[in-house]
Amino acid sequence: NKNDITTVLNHVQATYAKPNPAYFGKGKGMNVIYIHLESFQNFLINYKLHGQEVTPFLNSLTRDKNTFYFDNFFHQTGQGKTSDAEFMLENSLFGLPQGSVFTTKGQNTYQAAPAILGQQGYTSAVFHGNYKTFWNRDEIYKSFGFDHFFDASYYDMNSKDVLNYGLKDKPFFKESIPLLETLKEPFYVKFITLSNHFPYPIDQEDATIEPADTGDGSVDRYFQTARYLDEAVKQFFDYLKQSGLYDRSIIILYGDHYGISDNHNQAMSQIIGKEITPFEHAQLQRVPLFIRVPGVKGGIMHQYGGEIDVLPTLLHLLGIDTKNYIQFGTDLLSPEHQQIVAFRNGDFVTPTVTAINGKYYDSKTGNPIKKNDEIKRDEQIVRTKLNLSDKVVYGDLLRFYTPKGFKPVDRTKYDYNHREE
Ligand code: GP9
Ligand code: MN
Repeated sequence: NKNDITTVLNHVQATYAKPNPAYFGKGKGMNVIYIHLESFQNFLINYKLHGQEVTPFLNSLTRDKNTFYFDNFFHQTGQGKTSDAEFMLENSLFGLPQGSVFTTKGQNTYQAAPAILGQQGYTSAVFHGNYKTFWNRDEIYKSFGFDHFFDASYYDMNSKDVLNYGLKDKPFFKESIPLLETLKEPFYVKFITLSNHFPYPIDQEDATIEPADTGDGSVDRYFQTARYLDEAVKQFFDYLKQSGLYDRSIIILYGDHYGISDNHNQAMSQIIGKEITPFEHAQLQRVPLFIRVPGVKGGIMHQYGGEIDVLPTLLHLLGIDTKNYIQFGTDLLSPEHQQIVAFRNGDFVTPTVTAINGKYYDSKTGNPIKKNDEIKRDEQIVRTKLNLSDKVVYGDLLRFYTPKGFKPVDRTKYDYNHREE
């Protein structure tokens, strides 16, 4: 109902975290390049298998002087997996408790990043080596205001370059370069990788590290496909550096969701050397987040946060205040950032407490703790946020509210049909 929008507005205004003046606008006018790291969990970072780093390139980013690496960052996806991650990053709204918001709510009104930035002169595009209808992307991207969607039809999908869900990451990045070069700067672009996807098949010639030896095939191969992804990303960075884009682009890399589900707890316990209790399982939902801003001093950041928080963080770096937007996350770099990470099922993690299915644990030690006032308050905040975000999406409430200075998206202006010249 239409009155709900007032409740939502009051909530987001009360929880708004104002930008940190040390970072606000520090990336103003720069390109934005997202790299979506398929199924990439944070435990891979700096993990050594057979005495070797699994992802040496991504590891090196944790030491890069212009990169923020967030080591207490969690995915918050539900059944919509990749699509939920994309949805949160583009909108700072939660995915739905059931199903995928991409497939069911593609025609809603949104005030997403490509539209916000499009009105500031940015060109936006998504690059992905699978076909455009997967996850209903070709519909919802119009509602987000993406100018271009380079799907599989733009790539050479020959059988030796294709595996599992689509084009392998190395040819994908390579063939993306000439497409990227057609775009006018500044641009807002996203590269969605897919070689590191369950059940982690890999061609022999692409495997540059031996599999793990837990005896669980998908867990064992996960390290090989993660290594392949790491190499593909490194090659793309080489291009960014050599073309000069590196010096005028904010680059953000994030893991979309877990790669190893709890059907593989047995093998995972061998990998991390401890039993996968419900507490450990929650801790394993960390995914990496890297944000590189030329000219800004980065570092390893320990604040807790999740996918819902990335959009306000980015907009503030670009010098765009989020005060008038309906966004449920808060700027990770703001001193007022809210460190309560809500999972889609209502469980949550904070620096002090991990709440799972009505049980509470000390986030540092994993020891059980009793429910106290702080937990009660956090639980209420989580419930309110999920519930209000769901109201926005189910009720298509952004129809009834247009932020100051924002022009509603006209979906009919977008068309992703690929016409050969
Ligand atoms: C396919 C890809 C995979 O296009 O993005 O989605 P997922 O199975 O991870 O949700
Ligand atoms: Mn995914």
